[in-house]
Amino acid sequence: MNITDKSMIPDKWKWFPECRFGMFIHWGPYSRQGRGEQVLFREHLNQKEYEKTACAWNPTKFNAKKWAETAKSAGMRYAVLTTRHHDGFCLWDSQYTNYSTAKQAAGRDFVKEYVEAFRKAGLRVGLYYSLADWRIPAYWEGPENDSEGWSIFRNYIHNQVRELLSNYGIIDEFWFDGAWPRNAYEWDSFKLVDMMRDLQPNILINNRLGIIPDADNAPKFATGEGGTSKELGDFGTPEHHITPEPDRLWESCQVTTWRLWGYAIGERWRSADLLLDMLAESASKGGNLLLNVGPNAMGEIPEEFKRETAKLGKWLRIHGEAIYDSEGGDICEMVTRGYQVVKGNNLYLIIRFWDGSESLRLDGLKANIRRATLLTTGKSLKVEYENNVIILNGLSSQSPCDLFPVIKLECVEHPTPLPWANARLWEGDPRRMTSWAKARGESVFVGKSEGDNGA
Ligand code: JFZ
Repeated sequence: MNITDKSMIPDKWKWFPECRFGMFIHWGPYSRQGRGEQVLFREHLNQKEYEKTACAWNPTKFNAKKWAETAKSAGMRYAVLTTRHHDGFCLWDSQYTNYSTAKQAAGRDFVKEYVEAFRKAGLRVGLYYSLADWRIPAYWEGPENDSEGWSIFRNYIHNQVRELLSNYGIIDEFWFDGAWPRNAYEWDSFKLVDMMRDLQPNILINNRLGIIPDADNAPKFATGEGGTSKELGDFGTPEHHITPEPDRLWESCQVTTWRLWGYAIGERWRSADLLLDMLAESASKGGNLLLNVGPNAMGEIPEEFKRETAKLGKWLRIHGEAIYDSEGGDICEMVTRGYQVVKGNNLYLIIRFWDGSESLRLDGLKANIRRATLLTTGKSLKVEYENNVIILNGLSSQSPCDLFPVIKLECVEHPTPLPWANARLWEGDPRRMTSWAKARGESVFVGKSEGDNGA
């Protein structure tokens, strides 16, 4: 499956590229310490002490409706909430443990409140679930050292996934994590995926169910529908980076801070232009961006997150057609300007660097342009052709918006690169550039005649 060819994406999953931008929410009792989601392990805390703070955790200011409003204000169209992270504490009313928000101080089912509020706001909902549970000795021992304990633990995992997919309506995306150091056989991931597809036939399952040691012999279904990846899962999850997966859907998960996913007191926040750069890069490469927030211990989304992502929402309200339902778009060289995104026969130029020039030349793009528009203002641009070079005229000296202006090129047919422009610098056949250099001559001196070797 070519991820930028929408006809190759099953109808049940077309919502994924249509949405393009989601909210990742890392929230749990670790927000009380305020040093990220892994503080229990990273600081080797006393498990009993941590358990006490988790059970006493009562985020009275949690309001899922407000969270959904923040997501919509940012232009996000889906969300993924951590139902249980590696610390083992559950945010839903699980029948398999009392270590949950429902059975402890909070007395609430936060997953229920989240799915209901986000669906009501018109957002698709995803659930994150950690296979790892740092409290459980069998997780650390593994099946080879504690087969009975491992079997009990694995049944607990499968039972919890079943109840999450049985009791909360349609779940659009399931985001496994924490497979390390066990593999897909040890987690019995094939059986898990089978059960999940029975319960939720349209669900998208990510690629973190453990590696398949003998992937070449794994049953076809093990590589997810449409993909030929050597691992289970319907979509890839590049984390802290934006790397396309060649043959299946993918979603770059990124933080809005330094690198922790859970709430961190005193943290510094990435600015809107950096966040938009990640969104534009993901879309230009044909993938989604799942942008993270770690709500605080009382259940509030930090003001810094709301402030910066609201700027993206404002940008998307004008330029969203360049992102939502797009198909990738690295057609030809654009790094000196920004990003290219394709949708049908339209090519969107997302301009990261506005240099004040009246015109912009596109060398390398092969397209018959019906209309060129500065999407930011709606102003029409004049299109000229000089041999194979496309010149867009009528740009203002001042950037027309605080973030990235966008130029929309409506092409007669699907835009493609000129042969020499298919590859990028440091890629492809270097000899493709010889005639371009030869047009200047051979001399190493300025002004020397044709063919002079500089002697
Ligand atoms: C995992 C979690 O450990 C982390 O807390 C957060 O939830 C993140 C989204 O997912 O982080 C990982 C997972 C896998 C790797 C690195 C960090 N890996 O494979 O290198």
